[in-house]
Amino acid sequence: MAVQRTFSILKPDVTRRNLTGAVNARIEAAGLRIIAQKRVHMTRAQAETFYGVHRERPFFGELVEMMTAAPVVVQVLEGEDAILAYRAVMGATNPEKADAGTIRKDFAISMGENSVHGSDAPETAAQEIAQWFAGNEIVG
Ligand code: DAT
Ligand code: MG
Repeated sequence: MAVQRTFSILKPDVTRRNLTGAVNARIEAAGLRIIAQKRVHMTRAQAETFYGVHRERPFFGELVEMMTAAPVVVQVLEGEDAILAYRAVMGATNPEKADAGTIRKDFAISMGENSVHGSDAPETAAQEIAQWFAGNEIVG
C-alpha cells in the first residue's frame, strides 16, 4: 500500500501519568513517524467539535469532560498504511478486549480513559489533522 498520514491524540490519562514517552515509544516501534506534535489543553468547544460524530451517544458528556480534564498531545503520524497500522498498535476501544502488546491493553484505564485516539479512515484523518495543524506545522 502507500505512505499515509493519520491523526493521533495522547489523552489526558497519558499526560497525567507521565506516559507520553512510553506511548510514543510504542508508536515509533510500530514504524510510524511523528511528523507533527503539540501539547494542548482542549476547550470544551474543541472537544465537542472533534468528537461531533458521537454527539448523540450517551457517553458524549463524559467523553468531553474526560478530554478537557488535563492536557493532551496531538500529533500527526506518517507511515505505510498509517491509519490501520496505528489502529493495530492502539488495540480495541475497550481495553479489556484489546490484544496483548497493544497500547490500550498495556496503558488504558477504562473504556473512557483509553489512552489514545487514532483516525478511522482517510477522510476523517484529513479532517482531524486540519482541525489541529496548519500545513507548515507538519514536517514530514
Ligand atoms: P475509538 O477511540 O476506538 O475510535 P470510538 O470512535 O467508537 O472509539 O469512540 C470514541 C471514544 O469515545 C472512545 O475512544 C472512548 C469513548 N467511548 C466509546 N464508546 C464508549 C462507551 N460505550 N462508554 C464510554 N466511553 C466510550
Ligand atoms: Mg473513533
